Amino acid sequence: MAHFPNTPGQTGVLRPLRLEGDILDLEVEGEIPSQLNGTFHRVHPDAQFPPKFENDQFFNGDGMVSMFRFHDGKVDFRQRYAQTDKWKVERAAGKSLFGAYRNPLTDDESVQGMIRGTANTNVMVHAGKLYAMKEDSPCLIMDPLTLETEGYTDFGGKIKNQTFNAHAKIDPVTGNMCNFGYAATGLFTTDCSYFEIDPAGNVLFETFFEVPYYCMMHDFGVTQDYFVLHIVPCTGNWERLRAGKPHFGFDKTLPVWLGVLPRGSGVTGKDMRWFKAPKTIFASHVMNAFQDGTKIHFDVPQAEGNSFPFFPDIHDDSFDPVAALPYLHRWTVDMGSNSEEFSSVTRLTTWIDEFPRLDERYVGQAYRHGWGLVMDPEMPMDFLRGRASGFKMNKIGHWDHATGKEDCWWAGPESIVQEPCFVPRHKDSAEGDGYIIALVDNLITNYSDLVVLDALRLADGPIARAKLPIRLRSGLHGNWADASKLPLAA
Ligand code: V55
Ligand code: FE
Repeated sequence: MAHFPNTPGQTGVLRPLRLEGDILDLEVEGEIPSQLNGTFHRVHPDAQFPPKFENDQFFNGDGMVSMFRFHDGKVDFRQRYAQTDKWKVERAAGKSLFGAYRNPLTDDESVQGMIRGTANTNVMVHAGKLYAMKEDSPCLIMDPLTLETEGYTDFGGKIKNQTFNAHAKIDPVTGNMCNFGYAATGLFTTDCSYFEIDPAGNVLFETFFEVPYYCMMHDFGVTQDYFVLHIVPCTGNWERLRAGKPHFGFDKTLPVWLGVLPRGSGVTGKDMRWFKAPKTIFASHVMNAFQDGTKIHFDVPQAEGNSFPFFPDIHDDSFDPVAALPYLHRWTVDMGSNSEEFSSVTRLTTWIDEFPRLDERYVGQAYRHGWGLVMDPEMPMDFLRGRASGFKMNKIGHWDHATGKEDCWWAGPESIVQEPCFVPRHKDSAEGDGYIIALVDNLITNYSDLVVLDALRLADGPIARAKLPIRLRSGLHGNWADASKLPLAA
């Protein structure tokens, strides 16, 4: 008998789902554009068995992968667990064997030394496979259509790094997957590497480098010529684990850095250049980065203080929910100057926002359009009856960086929204010409809809809703793959 803890993190809207299944031809309201031919994969944390610890972190749940297959104006749904090594041994044991979030000291004797990953953060199609990713472990390979798990890979020994970041990006110019990993040589090490994987799945190079201190390096940027990495003091160490504290804690006495490393083979860690931010802030996800002459722009939602109450201040300062609110900013550094400081930091919005996205055909390039989730505290939030915790993202926002204009769609008083994803109308359509798809979770009726909006006319509301007969758990990240990238029978 599974008994999940009677805690806010495991009950109400955060009750585990644990459901695998298939629904052919979802009920649709409105019209799914018939040229949409491909898949939207996304993932949420969803513990297979009750956690060993009552106060388990949301980020510690096993990866549950959902696929929405769009074709001929229809949408088919499939959902399967990412069968990590952890998932398999726990399945066989019928209970949790791994302990607290990124704390191997709390694991069962029998699983010592095993890969602890949950593959719960992002899923992306590359080289005909679905890569299921978690920043503390290698890449898990799944079939993009059946969602069967093949297992972890080190790409034929070509990636020495023990970890594979969840925010891998495809460079639209080369088609290479650009990614890095931290804690490359073991837990809490400051070793990292940057690598690229070509469209056929071959690793082209791996460049090792060191960071100023160990921290959560959750996302990064790439430009045409550089890998760009922000260092924000959500830090950790073995002492914390021995004391049973959360893996990460915020240390606002440490500086924030932006590292810039040339992309390519023949580069070494010595080629990394570090720029220091004007003050210590919190930032996690990256909308995009690009070069402008010798300047590099790096667009990130930035908060004045720690945004993660579950990774508390290491000096025991109380959590400040106002300082925790992120707003999109542009960081600029100049490779042409001798300065070790940022050139500028500019706020780009008045909206509380996170989960930034772009038209991914412009990754690393000068770009105009960005989208993301917005929390508008002015709108009625009937969904709070469902006890949503954390941020209450109730709108999808669009930022036009060329005009400064903002546009948004409100999901209504009963619903919160999961990370949006841009889909081009056609392969060659102009930047931003296409659709935004996102899961909308009604916390009152307990159903999730996958909504489709015109990306440049969000305020018009959904063109279509593919309706699930269940509500999915809050997810992290997901991506669109055009049918041409899928291993479909000819
Ligand atoms: C994040 C999510 C994670 C994690 C570390 O911001 C950082 C997100 C879903 O897991 O392990
Ligand atoms: Fe993320």
